[in-house]
Amino acid sequence: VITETTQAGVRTLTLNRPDRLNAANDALLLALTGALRRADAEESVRVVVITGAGRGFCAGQDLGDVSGRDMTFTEHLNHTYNPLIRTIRSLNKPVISAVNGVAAGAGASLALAGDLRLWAQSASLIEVFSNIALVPDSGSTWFLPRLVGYHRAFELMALAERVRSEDALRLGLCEQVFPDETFAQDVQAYAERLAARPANALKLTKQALVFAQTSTLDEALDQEAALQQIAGDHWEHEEGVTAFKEKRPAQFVRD
Ligand code: LHQ
Repeated sequence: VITETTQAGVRTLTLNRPDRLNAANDALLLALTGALRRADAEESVRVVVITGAGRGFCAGQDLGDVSGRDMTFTEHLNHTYNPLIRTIRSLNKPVISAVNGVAAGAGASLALAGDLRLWAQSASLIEVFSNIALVPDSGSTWFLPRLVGYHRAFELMALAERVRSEDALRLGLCEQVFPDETFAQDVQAYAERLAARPANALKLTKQALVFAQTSTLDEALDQEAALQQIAGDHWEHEEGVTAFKEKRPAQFVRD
């Protein structure tokens, strides 16, 4: 259900149920979370990309897989979706949501949860939950209003309107839109650029930003001061300063 490839420090995890637009079942969700944790533990992996096979990114929960299950909704979320979103947020490496096609329901949440969101031109996002009279989950209620504000988030959720890539870029739901034809290569090139950046500094930057999303300014200042000490004591900092003085590009990747 998940395909893994690695190239130049970039681990790509591909959701692989293309005939269902990569709708998620438990096996897929647990495999994805496991693959993320393994990628975190492998030092040679510097960036993780999550993408979908075929024409969809992820159509959310597989609706053919819900009847007769022995878990409540709450148990189901706590067993599968919530650990996945928490793993992405706490991963020590940048996670790119490479949204190749439609992202719906929990798939939309997955598209938003990446540290960076790269979209194909034909990709789209739908907070589809209200179509089946459910509440947005897997972090959608946290991510979306922080990006577009309370009111637009409510509108997108209440009407389940499809957001296309031009609007996603304008609304801040993605950082880049690439042509469909070159999407995979463009994502790989972007991820490799990120992989060449100082991994320790990026790890701490992610920690600081995640922390500041729910902190006061005072707390953020204290956190920055603490993390800056860790960054400043790392060899990457010395390399960055030395490279600057020597007027050469810094070399942040060591074998
Ligand atoms: C699907 C699905 C799908 C199965 C397309 N399941 N087959 C958490 C915890 C507990 C319970 C419930 O939920 C959650 C979180 C959630 O994610 S709730 C939201 C669940 N997702 C949806 O409601 C989305 C349903 N899908 C759609 O609305 C459309 O398929 C979208 C807008 C995603 C794409 O539309 P189209 O591009 O027109 O594609 P399509 O509808 O023709 O889909 C292609 C195939 O994929 C089709 O199968 P078929 O055999 O007819 O070719 C669909 O049945 C299948 N598929 N989504 N979620």
